[in-house]
Amino acid sequence: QQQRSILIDLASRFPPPSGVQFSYGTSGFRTDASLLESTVFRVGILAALRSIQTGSVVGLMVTASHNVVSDNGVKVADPSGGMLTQRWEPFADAIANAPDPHSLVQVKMLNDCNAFLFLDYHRFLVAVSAMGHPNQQRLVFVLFCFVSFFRFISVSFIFNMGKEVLLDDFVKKENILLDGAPSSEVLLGRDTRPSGKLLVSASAQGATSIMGTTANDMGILTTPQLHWMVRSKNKGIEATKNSYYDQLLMSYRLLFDCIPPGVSDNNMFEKLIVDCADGVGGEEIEKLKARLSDLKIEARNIGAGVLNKGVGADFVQKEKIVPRGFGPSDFGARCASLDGDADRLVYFYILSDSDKIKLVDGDKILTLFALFIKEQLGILNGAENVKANNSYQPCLGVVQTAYANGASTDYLKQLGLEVVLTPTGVKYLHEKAAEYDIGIYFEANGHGTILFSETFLCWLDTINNDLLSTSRGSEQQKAALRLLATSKLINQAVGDALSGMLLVEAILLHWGWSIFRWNELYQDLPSRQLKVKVIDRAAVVTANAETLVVKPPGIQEAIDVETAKYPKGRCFIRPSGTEDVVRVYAEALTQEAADDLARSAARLVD
Ligand code: 16G
Ligand code: ZN
Repeated sequence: QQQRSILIDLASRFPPPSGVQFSYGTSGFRTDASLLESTVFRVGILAALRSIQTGSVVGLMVTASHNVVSDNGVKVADPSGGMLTQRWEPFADAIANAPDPHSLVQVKMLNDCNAFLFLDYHRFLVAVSAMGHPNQQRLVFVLFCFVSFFRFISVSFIFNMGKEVLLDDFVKKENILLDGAPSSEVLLGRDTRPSGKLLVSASAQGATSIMGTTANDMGILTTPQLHWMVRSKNKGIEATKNSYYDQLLMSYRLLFDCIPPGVSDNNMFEKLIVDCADGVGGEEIEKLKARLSDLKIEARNIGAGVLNKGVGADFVQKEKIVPRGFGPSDFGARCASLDGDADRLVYFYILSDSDKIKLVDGDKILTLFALFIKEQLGILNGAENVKANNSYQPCLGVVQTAYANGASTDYLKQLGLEVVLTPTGVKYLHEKAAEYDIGIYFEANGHGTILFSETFLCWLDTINNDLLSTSRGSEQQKAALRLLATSKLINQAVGDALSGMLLVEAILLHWGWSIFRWNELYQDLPSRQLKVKVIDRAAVVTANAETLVVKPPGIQEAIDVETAKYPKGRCFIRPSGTEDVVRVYAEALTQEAADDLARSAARLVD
């Protein structure tokens, strides 16, 4: 009861905006910041319940990533450091959309029931006063009693049906033990948006409204840092920014020390220029730089300009033009772009005398990582110790979405790698990649990472120890060390622009490659993305990792007819998970053909 009244009291301080329907999409809840206070409060409650259920620390991040600065959003990091379990998403929707505090925890029907009776009484008085004869008055009175009785019975029935209110119901269904629950903890973080502070405070109140829960505000940080902290804390590892940087820098140093002799080090002296999207990455990269002696970084757009406006990974990847703060004088330089919360990374270089860039996207980063890992596994396989213990063959898998450029998928397959497609959204890619001993996933937009299974890491540890005693310093032992260092450098909770960037840099140094050499691995097929505003994006239903339209009927056939007109044509449409639009993707042999194909597919949706 005490818990109930605390919840009602606090929830009534955060009334939901009227007429807004929230949906926990691929990146949590996201909308204009002014509409989000009640939602973040309620997500705070959800995070606390998840923490109680799992007996572990859970994370809550307030960010709207690459969206405009006036937007904000909130998402939950599960104890593994990954996305909130999909099983809880319907609950997230229900809790965010509950119309008032009472419907969260208490039966609202009681008030409705009283209102009904009051209405009847009022009607009764009106009817009685209109009648002159006592018999008529008696009749009306009896009728009133009858009607009221049946109303009461039916409303009470509904009342009892409705007694299982949202939170009670969910807590029971999910077997969450609120009484005597061990202490629970929610780590809170936010990006640099001005609305973030208030929203974090609302989410902290939501989390602590569940008795026994502590909300630990980690301040301004990158989304991947928060995910990393959740994962680390649950593994008993110190979860601070300092320990995050210690781990990144130590593993980068290890990779640096394992660079094969004789490798050209031209790159080493070329600085990397990073566009930080005027977001949280700016401050963080400055911290990283201060502790990084082997890599020269120049950080731009570190926070003075408007967040994500004409800058950042999303802008660069979609528009393929020079971001703000960059110009012809940067011609030839190796450049990278982070998004507003630094979980996406793309590289680019500037083509002379124009605002056009050559984009080196998530697919190319994935390819670079895959080549490097494959090379190290190949070297290891040549080692006697490994041959003697060949009962275990680590399985390397690559996960992409339909947005991956066809040329990248062909290239990866030619390398003999297993490539699978999943629907868009990190939760799908991550889940699939976790099925492999080493699973590499990337979206073309630059969100991705490498996952190493515990079995593989144990095996690798044993091999490394064996090699240390038999052939310390050999190429095989270095390969084992490189893989171990990679598993520490790359954020295994979620895609992380900072850790991804250090791994790219280490691999380029390892091979002595320039960004041009890297980009030449394969030539992207020209592609075009369009979006079509629709009233109901849910009317479009897809299958086969979003490559086939199932509904409305007939569209897929029409897309097939259009696609067949273009050599190497490929085209799909899908409902966006973050906007009220249907997205169109097309690729073909020429840019003109890709544009035409995209336009004709868009017309089919309109
Ligand atoms: C979100 C997803 C991103 C996906 C994008 C697609 C996460 C953390 N982020 O930003 O992976 O590429 O949505 O947006 O899952 P769309 O559905 O609007 O095309
Ligand atoms: Zn982001």
